[in-house]
Amino acid sequence: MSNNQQETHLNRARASLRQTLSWYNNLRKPGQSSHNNDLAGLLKPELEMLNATLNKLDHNVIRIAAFGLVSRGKSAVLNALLGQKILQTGPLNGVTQYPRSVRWSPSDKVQIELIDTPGLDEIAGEIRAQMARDVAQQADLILFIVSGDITRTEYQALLELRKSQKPLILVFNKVDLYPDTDREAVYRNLQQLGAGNLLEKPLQPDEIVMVAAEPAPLEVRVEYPDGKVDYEWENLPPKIDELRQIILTILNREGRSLLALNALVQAREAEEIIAQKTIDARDEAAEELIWKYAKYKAVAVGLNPVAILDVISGTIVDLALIRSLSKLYGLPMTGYEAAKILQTILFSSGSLLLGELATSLVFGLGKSAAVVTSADNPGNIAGFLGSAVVQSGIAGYGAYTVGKAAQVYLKKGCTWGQFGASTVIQEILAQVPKDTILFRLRQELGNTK
Ligand SMILES: Nc1nc2c(ncn2[C@@H]2O[C@H](COP(=O)(O)OP(=O)(O)O)[C@@H](O)[C@H]2O)c(=O)[nH]1
Ligand SMILES: [Mg+2]
Repeated sequence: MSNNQQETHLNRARASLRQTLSWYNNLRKPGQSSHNNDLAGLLKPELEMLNATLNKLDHNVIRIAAFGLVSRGKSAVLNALLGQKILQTGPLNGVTQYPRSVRWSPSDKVQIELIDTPGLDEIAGEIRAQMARDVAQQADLILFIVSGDITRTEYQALLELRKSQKPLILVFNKVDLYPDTDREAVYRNLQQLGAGNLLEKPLQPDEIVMVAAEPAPLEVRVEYPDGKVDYEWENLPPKIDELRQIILTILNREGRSLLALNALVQAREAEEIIAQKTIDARDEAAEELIWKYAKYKAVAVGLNPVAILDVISGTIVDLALIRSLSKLYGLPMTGYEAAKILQTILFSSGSLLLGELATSLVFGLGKSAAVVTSADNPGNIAGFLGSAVVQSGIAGYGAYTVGKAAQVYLKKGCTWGQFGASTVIQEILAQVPKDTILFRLRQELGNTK
């Protein structure tokens, strides 16, 4: 991907986040109605998170997190990348207690933050899972460190991390402990992991790398001139160049686009949570609103004597209901989107609303006929009223269904505006070239609706 393209992706992501933030920050503006104050408080964590994400975009820092079971050499691999022993390593469990991060500047083009984590088997159950999710969510690239054939726990953790939809490199560490033939066999096994549950195809060469981050010292025999023989331990340099090269290649090729996409995926999640919280907080008011419109619609449709006009006025009421709901929730929504939502709802709740439409026409025609003939025959007024009552009941129920469905679609739809996170994600994914990690992730990332 060209530099230009990557910059464009970053800019699109920034614009999207800024728009979202300015929209929701309006909730707190003094001029706004006071009933929004409670919402502003409720949405604070998500807004802070959106701010932090935007900040990260502005500083162009790419985060790489190391995951793995205890003592696989997570800290050692990060040290080897850094070329310095900054993170503590050791044979005992629990050397790394909390996620820690270190700056790595391998070139002046990219800023990288390396995140070291405790072993996935070191801390208990739910806390561990939460920690892993939090760190994985923030990371732009994941290094999963193993040191040989993988265990069931490792496989489970790997599957779990894949769900975070981030590029992942499987790092086979401690290869110095394996004779060449064994090492190749393990490598092939690891490669085939991809052929099972994980992905459809074997892992690609840039998705799995052999390293020796802190090779075991070698015992060397030293013969002194006087004939004395001694044994000494000699430290070997780490074997890490290939991993470093792969990381740098990925980051140069698509680092900024990865950053943009991750920010957008986080924004999309935050926006969905915001929408859900808003809908929950406005539950009672919404219920009232929906009933009010159901009554309007019943009256408008029931009393309208012209068959086609009542269908139209029914639709107008439905649209007004959708717009009032979006206003109540303070969710981004234009007239065009309201019409699209209504269309989607009409399709998805098909049979009921088709029923409404059909009965509208039948009873509407009945009503019209009754009106036309009632001049001669006053008895037809009863016919008109009979049709009107049935029809308005159905219409009211239809409005109720539309209102309920609109809540669901408002929640999903708030990220689909012109600069909405989902829209920009689709745009970026539509442009990624074939030889990128992003292209491989496209299926998962784009799968949003
Ligand atoms: N033989 C060998 N030992 C290693 C290698 N990398 C790390 N170790 C050792 O494995 C142990 C655990 O390393 P550490 O980085 O603390 O693992 P972590 O718990 O995953 O962070 C330490 O004693 C390291 O010296 C390697 O490439 N080869
Ligand atoms: Mg460690």
